[in-house]
Amino acid sequence: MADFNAMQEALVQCDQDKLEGLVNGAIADGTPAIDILNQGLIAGMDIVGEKMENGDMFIPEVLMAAQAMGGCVAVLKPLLGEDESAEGASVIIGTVKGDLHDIGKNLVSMMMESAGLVVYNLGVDISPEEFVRQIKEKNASIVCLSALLTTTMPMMKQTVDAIVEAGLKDQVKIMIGGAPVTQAFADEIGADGFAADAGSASKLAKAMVA
Ligand code: B1M
Repeated sequence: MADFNAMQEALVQCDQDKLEGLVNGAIADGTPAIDILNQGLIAGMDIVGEKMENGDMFIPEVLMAAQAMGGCVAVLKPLLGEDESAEGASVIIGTVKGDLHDIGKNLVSMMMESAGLVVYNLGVDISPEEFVRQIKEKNASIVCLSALLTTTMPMMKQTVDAIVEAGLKDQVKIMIGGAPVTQAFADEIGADGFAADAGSASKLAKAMVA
């Protein structure tokens, strides 16, 4: 039986060895990878976020927690399921300019790869001009923008505007996501879709290229 509380605690304590031990133990016990991700790691990261907000955890510790989570996500990656139904279509994904959060965006990238999409993960702090350049270069069918800060959400609008101005709106579907982002915001800025989590992002992308 997986101990999700212990995983959350190890993440909050930034204890990567303990966390990896718990994750590997849960895998060996047959716990589904998606449950480990959602109930152990993402739930633990939510506690880290609360502690960060209350001043009980500081940036260096949050970075260590993020690193510990990243190590475990790599362990879970091959177990999150392969489904090649969307094989071939290409997707550009990146975190918008000014924003350095990448864990959620990397999960979305991973789930889309598992669905058979060809994903170009540009990284973080990506300018509207770079998104436009990459859409042209990779002949992308979908572009995914991630933002975790309310202060960088306007950069999503600037990126959508740059894609429209470059005349690429007919070629590429624009999807957005990240903790503060909503469907209403997607509608407001002219994005084609919003996804609240990595699983629904992958489903929506598959539907868009179907
Ligand atoms: Co930052 N941070 N952070 N942080 N951080 C938040 C976002 C915050 C909510 C914490 C808090 O105060 N409670 C807060 C934002 C408040 C706000 O804007 N209203 C905040 C702040 C304030 C900051 C700084 C400004 C702090 C400072 O310097 N004073 C600073 C900003 C730096 C910058 O970006 N310019 C900062 C820095 C950092 C670290 C670098 C230390 C680190 C990031 C490390 C990294 O990513 N490599 C960090 C972290 C780890 C967090 C929290 C704790 C965790 C984020 C995370 O990884 N969650 C976060 C609090 C929280 O979210 N609870 C917080 C787990 C991840 C799996 O979830 O990213 O939501 P998430 O992704 C989900 C969905 O959102 C969705 O799918 C994912 C998987 O299901 N999704 C998409 C994401 N992108 C998508 C794209 C799509 C579709 C779905 O495209 C279609």
